[in-house]
Amino acid sequence: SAFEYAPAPESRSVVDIAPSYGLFIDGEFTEAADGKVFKTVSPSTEEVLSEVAQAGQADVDRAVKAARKAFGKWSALPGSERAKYLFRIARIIQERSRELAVLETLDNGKPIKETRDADLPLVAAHFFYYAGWADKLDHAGYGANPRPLGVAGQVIPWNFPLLMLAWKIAPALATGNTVVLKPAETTPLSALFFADICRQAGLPKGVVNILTGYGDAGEALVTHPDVNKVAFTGSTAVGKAIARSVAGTDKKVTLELGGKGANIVFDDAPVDQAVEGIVTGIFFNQGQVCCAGSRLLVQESVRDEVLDALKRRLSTLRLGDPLDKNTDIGAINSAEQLARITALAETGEAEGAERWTAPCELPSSGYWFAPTLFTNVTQAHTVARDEIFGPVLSVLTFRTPDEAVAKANNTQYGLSAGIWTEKGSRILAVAGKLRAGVVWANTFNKFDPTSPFGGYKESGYGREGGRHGLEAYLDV
Ligand code: TXE
Repeated sequence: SAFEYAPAPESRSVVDIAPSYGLFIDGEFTEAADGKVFKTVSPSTEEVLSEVAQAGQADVDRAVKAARKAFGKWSALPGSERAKYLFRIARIIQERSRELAVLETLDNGKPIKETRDADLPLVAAHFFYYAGWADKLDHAGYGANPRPLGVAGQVIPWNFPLLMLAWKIAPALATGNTVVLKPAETTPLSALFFADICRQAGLPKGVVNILTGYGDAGEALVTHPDVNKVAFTGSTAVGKAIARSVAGTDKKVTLELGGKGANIVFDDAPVDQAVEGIVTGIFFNQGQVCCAGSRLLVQESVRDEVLDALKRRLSTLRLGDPLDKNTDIGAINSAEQLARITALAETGEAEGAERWTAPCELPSSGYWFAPTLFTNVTQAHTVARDEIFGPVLSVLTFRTPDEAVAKANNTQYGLSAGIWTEKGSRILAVAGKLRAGVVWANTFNKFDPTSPFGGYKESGYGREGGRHGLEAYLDV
């Protein structure tokens, strides 16, 4: 009734999705050379959103050629001129942020609350931040004339489509490189809208090229002989394959791969605050986050108190329509990812861990997985070792800080960790011993363009963000 207050879901009418899209090469949208296309669906409804061109080897050749041609002029521009384009792009992203947030939520399945309040502001922030560097490179301590590498071949995943694009493209352009980027096959749309933004900003043709397609196009791109720099974010298996395939060439490579982050809760931590951090750590973006806090290490003396509070909190999370502003847990990005999560969770049960599922109803269509906890987990369990990349938290306990550090570091990965304690001295002591690229204290999943981000061990190498992020795109 007209008197009932119902918060309006973000209307999808703010975004106009065309029935089909081409590849973006040399400033134009164009069909794939062999005419191939694929469909992208909304993971929350399984409805087809659009049909996009599927790049093959000939398209990779074309795009790299366009990027090479554009490189001469682009790299010769004064930094202050490149900055103008980047600032313009950042401002257009802000102006179109509502449209892009709805688009990203439709194509990825993540809650609008997250795309609106996290993804899009961070995307704009990255472009602003690197725009600010473009005219300062000569004075940044790299010597008189730091040089761009050339053509960057960039391959990104589906969990933060537009944000991963920003992490890759903003520093590359600021430093004078040109780009060919391949978004993930399940989330091609926001990269194509970004191509439109490049045109709107008047970016010279060929400086940014977007190739939608599958892993074969990614492979053709990173192995292309005229690509000078490879930047990849995705699975550890593909990252290793890329490292092998470019071994012995002069390509520079940065890899940002999987993780199995430990969120360490000491007995002096304020429980309610820690619980919020645990929830953010593993249920943000349905746990499809490389730096997720997917292992909870809780001090034995407060285990029951923390778990009780956590279960109470998880019982209040709202799962459902990602376009609804009140939704906390959206859809899993694809049927394949849902199958992977489901299989790993079954392994947890089969190996004897205890499973608890948050009480919630799953919609009848789309790809959904309820927030899940595993207790009675040992370090040998698969759910304590493998990246699940879903809303699944494995709970382990410890008695002493040394034991917490040993368990946190007992992983092939080294991307992230969190510490919850009232003691500042303990934060410093523990953080210094954790083998993780980022350690958060009394917070989790906080991102900032000024901070370098990247992994130790099999989480990859190289840093993105901050001043370190520039170095990956420069010959110094
Ligand atoms: O990753 P892929 P998938 C992890 C996570 C997830 C698992 C599988 O554990 O469950 O990986 O996800 C392109 N050469 N992460 O299969 O295949 C591909 O088209 C070049 C963690 O989606 O690595 C896409 O654009 N490129 C991660 C991108 O690589 C290739 C984020 C990532 O896909 C390629 C995603 C090849 N041979 C998954 N094969 C993180 N670190 O955040 C595929 N691609």
